[in-house]
Amino acid sequence: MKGRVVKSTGSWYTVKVEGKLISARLKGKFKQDELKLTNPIAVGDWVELEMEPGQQTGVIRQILPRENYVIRKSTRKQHFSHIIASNLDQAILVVTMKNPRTSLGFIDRFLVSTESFRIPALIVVNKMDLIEGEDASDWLQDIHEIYEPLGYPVLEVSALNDKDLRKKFLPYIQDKSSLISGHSGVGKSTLLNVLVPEASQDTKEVSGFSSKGVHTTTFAEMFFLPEGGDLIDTPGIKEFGILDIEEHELSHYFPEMRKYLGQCKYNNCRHVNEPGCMILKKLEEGYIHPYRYQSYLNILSEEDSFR
Ligand SMILES: Nc1nc2c(ncn2[C@@H]2O[C@H](COP(=O)(O)OP(=O)(O)OP(=O)(O)O)[C@@H](O)[C@H]2O)c(=O)[nH]1
Ligand SMILES: [Mg+2]
Ligand SMILES: [Zn+2]
Repeated sequence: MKGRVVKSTGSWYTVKVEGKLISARLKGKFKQDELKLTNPIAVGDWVELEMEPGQQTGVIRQILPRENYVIRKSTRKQHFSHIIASNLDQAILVVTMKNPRTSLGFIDRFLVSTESFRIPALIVVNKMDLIEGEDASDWLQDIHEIYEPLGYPVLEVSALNDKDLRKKFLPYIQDKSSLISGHSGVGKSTLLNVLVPEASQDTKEVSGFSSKGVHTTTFAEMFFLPEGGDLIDTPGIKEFGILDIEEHELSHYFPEMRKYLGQCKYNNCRHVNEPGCMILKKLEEGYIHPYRYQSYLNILSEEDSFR
């Protein structure tokens, strides 16, 4: 039988097979990619499984090839990565201006990652109720001005307004497999609970806990939209590790730079201070946003990002 992994709790996996949920274990050896992984199977994986004789539980025999995946550096094991989810149509980054505030630098790091994984991204600004009535904020204006022209849609929602949320959000997620990501406390689980009434994910007030690194959601899990499609709720992230990107590749993951690549005087140009650099020229001419270029430099200078 073929099924899709919807949840992983230690050595047991929940697999959806033809609409039914089956608990399954892993048996036998698995051939992994060259990746060094802390988890052999991730939410979103398609697997081949069979029932254990005379039992209600299954055995996973094989992982089918992944179309794509999102990985993060392991926090526990050096040089290892953790697969967050696989076989995605898109990644949704939930951001908030207040409680907590998401920085543009964080958004850029996230987008570099999704570009490198070749997964389309969408930005959802949640908790709009907290800033409505305030003067048009620079933060919100920047988000629209910077990201929409690059092809990343920006939606403004409030999880407190169910009807509006469904109306705006559903057209983007229906019949798709979407990862939901973002800082702890931005309302990922709250949004999910509105969209998938049977989900009942725990949610918690932001006051203080997030600064201590405590997350309400602690592992990835897939939920099914009544309208079709699925959403994968994930624990809040502080940082989205940028993996397997060589220094000279970084500009490939900035869509506004990508189109000028190959036009610099030197073919190993880092676009920092080299003469005849087309990126610096386009920055000066206003075709590249200064904030985005600053993020480029910041990521470039964090040598940790590059092996
Ligand atoms: N005012 C307001 N509060 C919201 C909104 N959405 C979520 N919240 C509140 O924000 C807090 C955090 O929400 P969660 O859904 O637990 O956040 P999360 O992103 O899932 O957090 P982690 O699971 O830790 O990553 C809760 O108290 C929610 O009630 C919103 O649109 N407006
Ligand atoms: Mg949560
Ligand atoms: Zn250059």
